[in-house]
Amino acid sequence: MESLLQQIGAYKKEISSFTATDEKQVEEFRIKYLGTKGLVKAVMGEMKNVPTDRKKEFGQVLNDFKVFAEQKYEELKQLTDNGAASSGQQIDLSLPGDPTPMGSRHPITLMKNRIVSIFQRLGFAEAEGPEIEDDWHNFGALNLPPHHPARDMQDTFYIQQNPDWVLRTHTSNTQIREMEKGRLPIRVVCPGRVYRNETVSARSHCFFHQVEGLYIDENVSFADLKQTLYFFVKEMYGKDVKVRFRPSYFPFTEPSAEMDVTCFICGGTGCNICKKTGWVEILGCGMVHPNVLQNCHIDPNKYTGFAFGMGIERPALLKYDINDIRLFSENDVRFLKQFSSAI
Ligand code: 2NL
Repeated sequence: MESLLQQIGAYKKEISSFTATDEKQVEEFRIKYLGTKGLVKAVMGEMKNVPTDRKKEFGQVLNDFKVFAEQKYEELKQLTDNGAASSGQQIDLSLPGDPTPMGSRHPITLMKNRIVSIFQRLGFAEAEGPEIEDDWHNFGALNLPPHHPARDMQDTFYIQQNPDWVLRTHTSNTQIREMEKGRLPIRVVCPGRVYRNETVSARSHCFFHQVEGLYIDENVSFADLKQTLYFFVKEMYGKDVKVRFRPSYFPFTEPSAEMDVTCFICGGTGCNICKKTGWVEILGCGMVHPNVLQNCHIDPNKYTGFAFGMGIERPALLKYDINDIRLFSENDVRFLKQFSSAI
């Protein structure tokens, strides 16, 4: 009986030092120790030769030995199992990983970048400002008198906790802040999101995007305004488009104008986009009102300037042939992934 105990001790040592580097060796271990003709079974078979008074003692020893071998087997399996080994499947570590899907730029961003980069080539810098703005920077400084219809509670989102704050209704607040800095001359384009209290539909939304521009220096004239915007239009819509200015009115510019281009959909022959007129309005502009300069501590006798503003949604709708403005803010990936991320 003592020799059996010795034998078990020797097997345990053997098992302890057993190593396996692949599944095949693990299987060899299983067959040698745990298989139907394995050593554990053989040792168990010795039970019948154990005298009755020592059966309890040997039962314990043999069972411990079995558990010991089984535990080692589990350990070996774990070490060589890379997740697929147990299902008999080999993982090819040289395969490339699953690709991470590439995002793409939002169509509004693409259009904004196009517009801004044209003006950057003329020496305009890009500036951004806050979307929550005080009454002065959104209205007062822009020569909008206290009871001007643009200030109407109906059209503007006022902040409940502080009625002096509004969600900006245009990006002019950014230009006002640039002028207040007192560094002249100024050449900036200010893109961003603006808010109007309007019913959301396929054609209008309660928030949308604009690019405004401002140029202030000595001797800036309406001729500079026209040439700057001519350049913009040729770069944006092509060399063949024609341009016309119509007199208009904004409280913050004098004189004011709106600029039309020959319809880039039908080429001027008349379609639904240009309502059969052959022209589409693309922006508003004018010479900065002297009151606005004064409000920003700029001497209107020394400095003059021009400003302009345009929406981004409409040109984006036309360029990408989109028929519902709400698609821009729904973040449906099926919509978003259709746009190239070039710029
Ligand atoms: C439009 C017309 C315009 C401006 C914006 C402006 C800003 C300052 C001073 C003077 Cl700080 N003017 N901005 C001027 C004329 C027109 O926007 O149709 N926007 C979508």
